Amino acid sequence: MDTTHDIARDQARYDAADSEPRWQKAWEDAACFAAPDVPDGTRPKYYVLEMFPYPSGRIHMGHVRNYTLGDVVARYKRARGFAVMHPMGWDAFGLPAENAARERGIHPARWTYDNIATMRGELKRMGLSLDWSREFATCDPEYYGQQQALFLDFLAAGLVERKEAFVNWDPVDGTVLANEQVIDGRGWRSGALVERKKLSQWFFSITKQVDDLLAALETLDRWPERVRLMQKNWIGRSEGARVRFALSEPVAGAVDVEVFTTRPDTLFGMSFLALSPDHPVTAALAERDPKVAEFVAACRTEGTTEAALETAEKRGVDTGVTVTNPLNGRSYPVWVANFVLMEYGTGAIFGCPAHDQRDLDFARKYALSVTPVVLPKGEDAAAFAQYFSGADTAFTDDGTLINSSFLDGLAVPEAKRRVIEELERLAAGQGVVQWRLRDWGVSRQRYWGCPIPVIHCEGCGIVPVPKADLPVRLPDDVDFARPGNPLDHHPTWKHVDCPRCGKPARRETDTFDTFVDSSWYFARFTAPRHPSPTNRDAVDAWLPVDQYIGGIEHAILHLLYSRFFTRAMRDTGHLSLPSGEPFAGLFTQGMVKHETYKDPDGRWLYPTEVEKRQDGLALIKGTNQPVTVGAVEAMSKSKRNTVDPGAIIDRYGADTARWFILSDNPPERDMEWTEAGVAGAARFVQRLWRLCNGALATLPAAGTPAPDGEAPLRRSTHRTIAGVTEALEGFAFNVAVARLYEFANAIADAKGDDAATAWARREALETAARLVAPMMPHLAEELWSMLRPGAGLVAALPWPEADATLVAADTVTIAVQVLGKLRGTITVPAGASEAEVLAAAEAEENVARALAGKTIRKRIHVPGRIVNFVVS
Ligand code: ANZ
Ligand code: ZN
Repeated sequence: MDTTHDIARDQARYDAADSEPRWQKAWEDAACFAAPDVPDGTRPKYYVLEMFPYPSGRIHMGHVRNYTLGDVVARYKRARGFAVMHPMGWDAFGLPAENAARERGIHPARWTYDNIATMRGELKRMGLSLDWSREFATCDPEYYGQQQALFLDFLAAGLVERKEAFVNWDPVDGTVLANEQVIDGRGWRSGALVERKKLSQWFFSITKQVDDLLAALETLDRWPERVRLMQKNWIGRSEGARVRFALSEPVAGAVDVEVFTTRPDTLFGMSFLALSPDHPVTAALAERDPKVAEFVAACRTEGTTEAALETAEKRGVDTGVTVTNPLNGRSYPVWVANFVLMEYGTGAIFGCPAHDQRDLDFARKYALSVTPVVLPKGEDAAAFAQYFSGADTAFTDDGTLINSSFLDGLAVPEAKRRVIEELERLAAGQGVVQWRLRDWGVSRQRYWGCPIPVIHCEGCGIVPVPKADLPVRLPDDVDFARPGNPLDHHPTWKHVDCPRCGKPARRETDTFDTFVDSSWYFARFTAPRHPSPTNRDAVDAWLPVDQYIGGIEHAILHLLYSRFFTRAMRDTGHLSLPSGEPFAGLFTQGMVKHETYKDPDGRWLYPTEVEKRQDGLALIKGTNQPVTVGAVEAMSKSKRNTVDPGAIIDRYGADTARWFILSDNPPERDMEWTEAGVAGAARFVQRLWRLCNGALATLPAAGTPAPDGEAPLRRSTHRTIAGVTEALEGFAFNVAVARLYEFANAIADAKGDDAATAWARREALETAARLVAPMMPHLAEELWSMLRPGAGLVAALPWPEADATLVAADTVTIAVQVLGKLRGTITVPAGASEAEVLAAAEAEENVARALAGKTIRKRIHVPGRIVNFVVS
C-alpha cells in the first residue's frame, strides 16, 4: 500500500483520484481482461460488445452510459465463470476528418489519431474491463487492407455489382452529397442547386439475401421487438401485382407502362396513372413537351430520400398522353408526379384516390375523378358515394367491392386474388412480391475512407487489385484546397499499370461508405492482427456476439449491413456462423438528458455556468443574472446542456459517474443527468467505504469459521446476492443499485458486537465489495483490499453464491377460510409442517369462532397460501 493511500485512510475519506488509477494499473499488470485467442472449452465464451465510437474529439455522456452498461455485463459474466471477450476500437473514417482538413488545415489522419489518443485516455479513466490488446481503428491500413480483401472475395462470389444509380451532385464542389448534406435543395457547403445525376457505383447485393434477412428476424429472440419491427419495415415485403397499361401512342418505342400496386382490387377505381420524374417514358415526353421538362427539372432540386418526398408537397404535371385500363378498357390521363420514386416497384403507379390518401390529395389538387370501389362494412353505397363528393380522407381499410364489375360483392383479399387471375388471363399483369430493400450503394467520392480495390483499364475493363498488392493505401500528400475528391485529382496516385495487360490504367478513386467499416469489425476483434480477414478458429469460436449494446439510431442500417456481411463472409469462407446472425442479443440504451438553460438574452448556457440555489432559483455564476430553466432534453452541443465526463471524473471519480448513470432509470429508458444525482452517488461511495473502514477493527479475522448462532444480517446478505444477481441477469441495473442501497442500510443497522453479528458483518462487507464490483469496480477493489489484504483482485473472483436457505422468506402468511369464506390470516414459519399450519389455523380467534359447534369434514391446505375448512 502506498503512502497516499494511508493518508486517505487517516482522513477517513475515500479518495477516488488516488484509488482509481492504482486499480486500473493493477488490472492491467495482471492482464485481467485479456480474452483468450480461442476459448479453450473449459469455460463457456461470452462476447460482449458496445458499438464502437467515432473519434470525434472527446467522449460524451452517451458513451459513458453505453460503455458502463457493457462493462457491467462484462465484469458480471467474467465473475460468473465465462471466458469474456470485451474489445474496443474506433470507427475512424468519415467526413468530419475531411472537414477538419478543409477548415483548419489538419491532415485527416492526424486529426483522427489525435482524437483517438484523447478518447482512449478518457475511456481508460472510466475503468472499463476492456481487452485493449485487440484495439484497432478502421483507418489503420492493416484493417482496411483486410476489408479490401473481403471485397475482392465478395466480388468474385457475385455478391458485388457495378451499376448506375442516382446521386445528389453538387456541381460547384464537384462531389456527391449524402442526403443529409442537401439542405433545401442546395449543397450544404457550396450553396449550389443540387442535381440528380446518374453515376456508376459499386453495390453490395444485399437484396439477394432478402428472404433470409427477413425470415431470420423471427429467430432473434434477444433483440428488442421494436428493432426487429424496424428491420422488417425497412426490408419491406409487399405482395401485389404488376399491371401493364397500353399507351394511347407509343412513346420512344414504349407501347405500355407497367405499374406496381399492392391494391389491384381497386383497379376499377382508377383515376390517373403517374410516372416518376426519372421514368424513361417521362424523359421521352419531356423532350417534346417543355411543361414536362420544366417540371422534371424542378423535381431534380428536391431531396432524393423517401423522407424528403414524404414531406414535400405532392405536385404533378399532365402529359396529355393517356393509357387504357386493361380491365374496363377506359382511358385515363398520364401524369408525372414528384411522389413516385423511380427506385421502387416499376417507377409508375395507378392512382385510386378513394382508397389512397396520397392519391386523394393529388386528385383534389388537380380536380381528378374519385370513384369509391371498396365499401366499408355496414355502410350504405349511396351514402358512401355522397361522402366522396367532398371528402378529404381516403378509406384504406378492408370492405366489400362495389362499382367493379366481376369483383362486386367480394371482400378485399378475395378480390385481389380474382383480379390477379384475370390480369394473368389477359396477359396484362401478374402477381408479384416486391421488396422495399435496395442494394447497398457503397461508393463515396471521398478521401478519408477505405479505397475500393479495383483498377479501370481501357482494354480489360474492371480489374481487381491482386491480393498481393493489398492494402491499397491512401496517399498522405493530398490537397484539400481544391473542391472534389482529393484522390481523383492527386497527381500520381490513380495512375497505375493494369495488372492484367500492363498498359496504363486508372485506380478506382471512390472509397467505401463508412458503414462498410463497421459491418465486420466485431469479427476482426476475434483476431485483430491476423494476416487474412479472419482466423477461422477464433472467429468461429467467438461469434456470435452474445450481447451487443448501442443506440437505437443504429437499429436499421448498421445492423442490417452487419447481418448481410456475416452471411457474405460465410458464403466466401471467412467464417461459419450457422445462424448467419452476428448479434445474438441486442440491447438499445436510452439517451442521457439534461435541463436546458438560457441567459436573459436567450443564449444557451452550459450547466457549469449556472448555479442552482437552494430556493430553486437559477443564476449565472459570477454575474448572478437570472437564468431561464428550460425543458429536460437530450444532451447536445447546440443547446449546451452537456456535462463533460472528464470533469465529472476529476471531481468525483469514475465509480460515482458509473453508479449514478446506472441508478437513475432502467437502462433502456432515457435518464436525466442532475448535479443532485451525482452528488448522491458520491455520498454513497463514501458511505460504503466508511462502513467498511469503520468496522475493520472489530471484524473477526478473514476466514474465521462461522460461530454458533445466526445473526439476522446474514439473511440480508444472501437475499441481496440473490436480488442483485437476478437484476443483473435481467439488465435491471437500476434495481441492482437499489438493492445495494438497501443492503448498505442493513449493514449499518446491524448493531451488536457478539461473535455471530461480527462474523455476519464481515460476510456482509465482503459481499458488498463483490456485488458492487460490476458497477463500481475501483471501490470494490479498495474495499476488498481493506477486508482481505493480499487476497488478490475482485476482478479475478467468482460471483458470490446465495445460500438458498437464507434467501427463503422466514415466515409465510396464510389465508384461512371456513366454507370458502375468509375468516382470518395466520403467520407461520416458512418450514412449518401441515399439522402445525392446520393447528395454527384452527386456533386463530376468528376462525375458532366460526368453527364453534361445527364438525370439520375436510381440511384443504394449499401450502404457503390457503387453508379451507369444510364444515357441517
Ligand atoms: C394503387 C393503389 C390503390 C395503391 C390504393 C395503394 C392504395 P407498399 O406497401 O410500400 O409496397 N407505389 C408503388 N410504387 C411506387 C413508387 N415507385 N413510388 C411511390 N409510390 C408507389 O406500397 C405500394 C403502393 O405504393 C402501391 O399500391 C402504389 O399505390 C404505391 F387504393 O397502387 B398502390
Ligand atoms: Zn488491362
